[in-house]
Amino acid sequence: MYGNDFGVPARDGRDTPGPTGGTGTTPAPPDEPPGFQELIDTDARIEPRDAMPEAYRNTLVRQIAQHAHSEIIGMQPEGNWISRAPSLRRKAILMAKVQDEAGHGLYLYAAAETLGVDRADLLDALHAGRQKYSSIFNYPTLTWADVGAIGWLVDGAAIANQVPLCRCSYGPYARAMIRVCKEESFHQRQGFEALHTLSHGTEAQKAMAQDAVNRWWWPSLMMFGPSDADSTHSEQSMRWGIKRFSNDELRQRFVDMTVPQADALGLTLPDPDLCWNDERGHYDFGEIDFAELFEVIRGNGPCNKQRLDHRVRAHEEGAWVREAAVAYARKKQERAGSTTGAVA
Ligand code: FAQ
Repeated sequence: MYGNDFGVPARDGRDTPGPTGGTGTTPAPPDEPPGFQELIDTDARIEPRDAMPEAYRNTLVRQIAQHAHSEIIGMQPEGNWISRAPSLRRKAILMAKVQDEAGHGLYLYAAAETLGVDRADLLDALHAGRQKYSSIFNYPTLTWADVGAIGWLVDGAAIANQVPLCRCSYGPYARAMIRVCKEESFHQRQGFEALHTLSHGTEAQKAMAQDAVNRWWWPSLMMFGPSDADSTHSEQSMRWGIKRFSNDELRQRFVDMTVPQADALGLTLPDPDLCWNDERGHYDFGEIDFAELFEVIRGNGPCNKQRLDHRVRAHEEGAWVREAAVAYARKKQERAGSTTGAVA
């Protein structure tokens, strides 16, 4: 029985079955339980206790783990500026934001664990380079304005990508994303506000804001992944309702949302081809250097080594905290056990 406890819905003719019984052209895996695709097609949620094809489980583990790793590695570029924030107010806001990212990582590791994997193994896979994290966090934060640009552009791109994930077919991931998106939305606005202050400040402050936007714009567009033609997982992930829109659709949505915001900031986006296309009802934009994206994904971005080395060092140095937490939990459990025993 599926997690929503509905029976398998009858086909209502809305979806045209593909050659394998599901919609689209991707063949259904041989271990797909009967009724599984139909549930997804009617927007029902799959829950941890439900039968699911191994490939569906593996796709979710890959994506959720990569997402969780991105949240915790993503603490580093901005964390770099906590000690140098220009005021107490900015410092307090930045500390809260970076802590939120750690929290997002925790929700996501917890969601991944509902699929039968262990958080410690996922971290080992990250540290050994067997699992990825988002390309965006391999760029350096050179000035204070980078903190504003990350909030505005990186969190803005994350929201465009993640709001549809609130409707992901896998219940625990979808539910985690609802809270994550609320917090990302606040992050995006604080980044916009920080940049607005700079872009309406002195000439030097405005130039610093413009420089940060010049450096973060193209990597932010790359966050959405390769173009649809080169995306290996999109078709299957969309068929399974894990992804609701393609990489290019979400990238376009982000561009359309961001161009008017750049105008409001009084900053220019570094793309001479950016212009409104009346016919398409969208902004046209220039070619993305996907060769750069693939190089960064392969581990050759400006900060890949630094980010991973720092992460491994923090993990090793924090081993005593994890051991102490486990010992404390065990002690508490034993004490609770002996108290219950005494009462009984
Ligand atoms: N970076 O077939 P597709 C945040 C890989 S959180 C690295 O299109 P898919 C919050 C992909 O894994 C940001 N690798 O893949 C924050 C696959 O490799 P594989 C993270 C990438 O999964 C803000 C291959 O390329 N967000 O920002 C990237 O269908 C500020 C082929 O690609 C999420 O993870 C990339 N950019 O679509 C935190 C959202 N793009 O496994 C701190 C959830 C692609 O075959 C501060 N994830 N690859 O070897 C997703 O929506 C999807 O996984 C995509 C990729 C859209 C990222």
